[in-house]
Amino acid sequence: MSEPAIKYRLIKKEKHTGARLGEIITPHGTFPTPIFMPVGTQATVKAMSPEELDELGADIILSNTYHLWLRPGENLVREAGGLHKFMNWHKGILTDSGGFQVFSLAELRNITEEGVHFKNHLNGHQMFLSPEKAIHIENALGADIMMSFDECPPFFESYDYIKKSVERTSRWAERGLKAHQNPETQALFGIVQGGGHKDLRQQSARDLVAMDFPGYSIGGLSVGESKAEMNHVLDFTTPLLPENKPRYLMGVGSPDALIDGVIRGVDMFDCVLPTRIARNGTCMTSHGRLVVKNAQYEHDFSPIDDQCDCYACRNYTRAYVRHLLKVNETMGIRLTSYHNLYFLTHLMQRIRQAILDDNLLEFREDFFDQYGLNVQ
Ligand code: PRF
Ligand code: ZN
Repeated sequence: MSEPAIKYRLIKKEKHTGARLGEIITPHGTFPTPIFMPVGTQATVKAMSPEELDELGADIILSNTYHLWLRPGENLVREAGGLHKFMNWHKGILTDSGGFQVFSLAELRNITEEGVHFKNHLNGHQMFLSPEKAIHIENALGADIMMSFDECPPFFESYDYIKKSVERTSRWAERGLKAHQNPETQALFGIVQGGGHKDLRQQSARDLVAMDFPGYSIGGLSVGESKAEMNHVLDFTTPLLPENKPRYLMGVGSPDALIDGVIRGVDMFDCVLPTRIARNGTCMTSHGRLVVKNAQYEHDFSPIDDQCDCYACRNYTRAYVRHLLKVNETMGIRLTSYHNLYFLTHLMQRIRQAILDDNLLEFREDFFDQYGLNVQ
């Protein structure tokens, strides 16, 4: 047996919740978990340079197979020497498989056992993505962690549909595992699906755990269900996964969901939320969301967040950032993006410290209180 591409080390479990402090050793460095991964869909985290990402504390970013396959094409990235070299980011990279993007972006898709036929969202050309094709592209991109090709059905699809879908996702995971060319340099994760159904999540986890992936993702959540529903599914899903492998909750990145996910045993998260809302002038602050673009901040010469010591908050005022956003200067979204990513990266640092100190529930209560969320 060859050495796997990544190693997970469980360092400590929080006394009252079982939340996990750990680390993941990858070919591009070691990072602590729980961790938040900024999203760089098109081989760039929008408006951020790799140097800025490094400075604000990011250790691993996510990129998308679907987008890079369409443009510039996986062969160009391979020719560049892989995604790390192509974009000059030499820490961790994880690629999503394209399954989810095909379902959320493409039109007129037709799912068969073989794969998914769809019209691409750029020029409407008919295209086809299969487990083998997705893995082939991910191998060319060369990320440290890759995702299996899965189907993410709507949360409220029928039980019968989700059951068939879970079974197909297991067969696709097996096919992807067989097609994977670089298990010693790229770790392939299986993705647990099953909507809101405990027995289907069990079936999915059982199938995938039997295939012995080096890590497991939890998919099919944060797709329109309530926070309570998501937490309920996590309550019965994370215990189905091996203790000695990382768990990644896909597409989750609101501060409350990060804290509640960690409490339920999740190690990794990603989301476009911080960078997306930054581009429409919204900041995450210790007192909740702040729409810095609003008129009320025209004369406000305080920082975005008085408790933040990021580059944006140390050097610029709400009034200035608001001005930049109003006149469509690029610097405006650079500052809000930097701040929001720093905010989440540092939230994860505080969560890790709270696990060490065995006071994660108190941390949650204080954070929710200040952020203006219902503690429950
Ligand atoms: N599957 C994949 N990518 C994803 C998801 C999924 O279920 C989600 C669900 N929130 C986000 N990204 N492959
Ligand atoms: Zn800041």
